[in-house]
Amino acid sequence: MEGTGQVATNAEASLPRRPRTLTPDDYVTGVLGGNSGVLARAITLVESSSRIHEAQAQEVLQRLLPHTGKSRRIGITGVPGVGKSTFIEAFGCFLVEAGHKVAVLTIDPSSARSHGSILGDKTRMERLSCHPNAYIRPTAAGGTLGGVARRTRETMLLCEAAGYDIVLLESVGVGQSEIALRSMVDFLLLLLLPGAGDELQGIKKGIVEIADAVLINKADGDNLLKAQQARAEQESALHYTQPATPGWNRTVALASALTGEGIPALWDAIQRFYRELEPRGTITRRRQQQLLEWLSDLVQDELHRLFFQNARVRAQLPVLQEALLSGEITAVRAARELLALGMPADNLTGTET
Ligand SMILES: Nc1nc2c(ncn2[C@@H]2O[C@H](COP(=O)(O)OP(=O)(O)OP(=O)(O)O)[C@@H](O)[C@H]2O)c(=O)[nH]1
Ligand SMILES: [Mg+2]
Repeated sequence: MEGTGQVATNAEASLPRRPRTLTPDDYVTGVLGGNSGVLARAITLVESSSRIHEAQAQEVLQRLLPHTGKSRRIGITGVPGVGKSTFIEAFGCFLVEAGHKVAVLTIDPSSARSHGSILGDKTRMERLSCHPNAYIRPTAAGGTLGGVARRTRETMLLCEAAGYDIVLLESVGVGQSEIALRSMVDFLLLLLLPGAGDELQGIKKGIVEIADAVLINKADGDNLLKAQQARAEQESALHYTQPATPGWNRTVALASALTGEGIPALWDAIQRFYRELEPRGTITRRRQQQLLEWLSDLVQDELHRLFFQNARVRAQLPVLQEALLSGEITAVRAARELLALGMPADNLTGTET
């Protein structure tokens, strides 16, 4: 350091140029200290499919667990093009300006969404992505919905431990990923387009029923009248369905992600949701239910994986499939034979329920 005019502290001098391997202690301290570089590396760790990384990630998560659960977990969904990214930019900026720390995560199991879209998001979330109190992390590409959902849940826990008090979870498209999204958020917001057909927007698939609020986006310019009509239609349609959250009267509102209009009113509604339902224990119960479902899903996924990895099952599966298709065996008998091959006999008792 001589002659450079800088005196390195002991800590600095010990830091190598390349990012060194972090220990679980480093991860825990860095995440709790709100260090976004360490947070990003902790997320990469939980995303890894290596067994060694999994053990490390679980140690880190276990130690961070007491510092999790304190955020507002808000899901956002709607068909491609409805304006989710534009909305998250506007809503996220509104929240950070009000003093919140906001993490934005996505659940996106489709490999179809390439870097192009994520780059598009970077330009659509330009202001938010530069804000020191915002953290935006797209889903790591690939994998099954179960795998993606698990990584998103764990990423959410890391963000909570890092002090983000609002987590915005976006799911792309309309379908199975909405169900996964519902299973990890407190409040689910559905964005709709004014004047687009119901079919197109997943309304027939029951997505409206699982939402806590419907926001007709792009209620600006020439669209305003159509948006008001859409709101009236949605309001009357909601009368015929059960609320997604017991005790909560769903709201249908108008917004323009482009101008920011309608966003403060939406935030008021979300705050009212927590104010009314938290004291009744509704949010806690929902989260407990979600944890139990998650446990059950993890066990099922792993059993499924182990079962079909079994050499005897793999050898016999095509034989039994052929016998089934040629009418030589019933489906139930074929299943019983496979299960007998894939599990120790003791485990099969008790399946006769
Ligand atoms: N007029 C108007 N246009 C909007 C509004 N919100 C979004 N848009 C436009 O709609 C288009 C799609 O917006 P995005 O935010 O990319 O939509 P998205 O839902 O994220 O789309 P995907 O990422 O493909 O799922 C963009 O051209 C936006 O500028 C709005 O409130 N009003
Ligand atoms: Mg988008």
